[in-house]
Amino acid sequence: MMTDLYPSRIGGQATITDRKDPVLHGEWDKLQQGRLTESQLKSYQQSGYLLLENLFSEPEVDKMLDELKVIWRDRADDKSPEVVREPSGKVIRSVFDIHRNNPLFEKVSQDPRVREAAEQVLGSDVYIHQSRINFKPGFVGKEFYWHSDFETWHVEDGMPRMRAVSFSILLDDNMPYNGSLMLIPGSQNYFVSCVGETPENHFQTSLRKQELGVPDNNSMRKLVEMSRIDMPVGKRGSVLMFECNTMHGSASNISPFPRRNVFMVFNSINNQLVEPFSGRNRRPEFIANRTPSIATPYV
Ligand code: 6CS
Ligand code: FE
Repeated sequence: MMTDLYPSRIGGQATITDRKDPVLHGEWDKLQQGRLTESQLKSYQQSGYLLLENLFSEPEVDKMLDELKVIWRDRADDKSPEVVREPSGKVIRSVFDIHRNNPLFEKVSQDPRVREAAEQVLGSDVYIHQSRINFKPGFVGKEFYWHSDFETWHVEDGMPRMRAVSFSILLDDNMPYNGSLMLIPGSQNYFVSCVGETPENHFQTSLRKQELGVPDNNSMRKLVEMSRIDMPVGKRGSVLMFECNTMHGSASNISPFPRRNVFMVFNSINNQLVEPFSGRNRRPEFIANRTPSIATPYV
């Protein structure tokens, strides 16, 4: 078993330790050759996220939204595990694995505007670790409590190092009132270990409402006191890129306006999943890709 550099959920005591991986991977002269500018790279390194405004055009967003409406309609009563419903049980919360089961989103996952930015900050070839749509419908879209994606991907999927990045493609205007993502800038530099023990098949509850593998109140308070809470609102077509360990969450959407975002998560080809550090069974492939290819073929 590989050495666990980021132990979590193994004892009663929460701890905050320093990150052991760079945020930007690779030498500075190589990093500067990519599509993100030097100031964008510096901002990402500093804050652990970067808002790329108007990356996708209105017609491109319209096409993705049309696809979302078909998925929403066709999967209304779908019992497949990749269709995750809100805690109430009815409303669709997320649909996973869209880069593999949908030709349009397979193309989006190969789009150089996101893939090349991922290669640049991860300093290597990349593959899709996870893709999903979070629908967060008006009035009934529930919160995603504070968490570090990496803490979950390390403990439950066996992701060895902090060398992954998420791109949230905004298909609706993300505003203060419809459950936009909140992040703690600088939190990517600290690993917050969580208390409690991972239950078997945790994903069957955590994807609906995450209560384990989340930071304790004291750790959250410390992170916010060291920094602040940002809410990078943006127009549809913008893309929020955030580092795998940046602490983030979003509130319930009690507005009439949906907050539909498509997430593409890229992992470095040099950071492929090993056995979960929790010692539990692997999570299913629709959540954590274990068959990486540089270009995941649409099947
Ligand atoms: O467990 C996961 O992989 C998912 N959970 C959250 C709250 N964010 C990342 C990912 O979608
Ligand atoms: Fe997350």
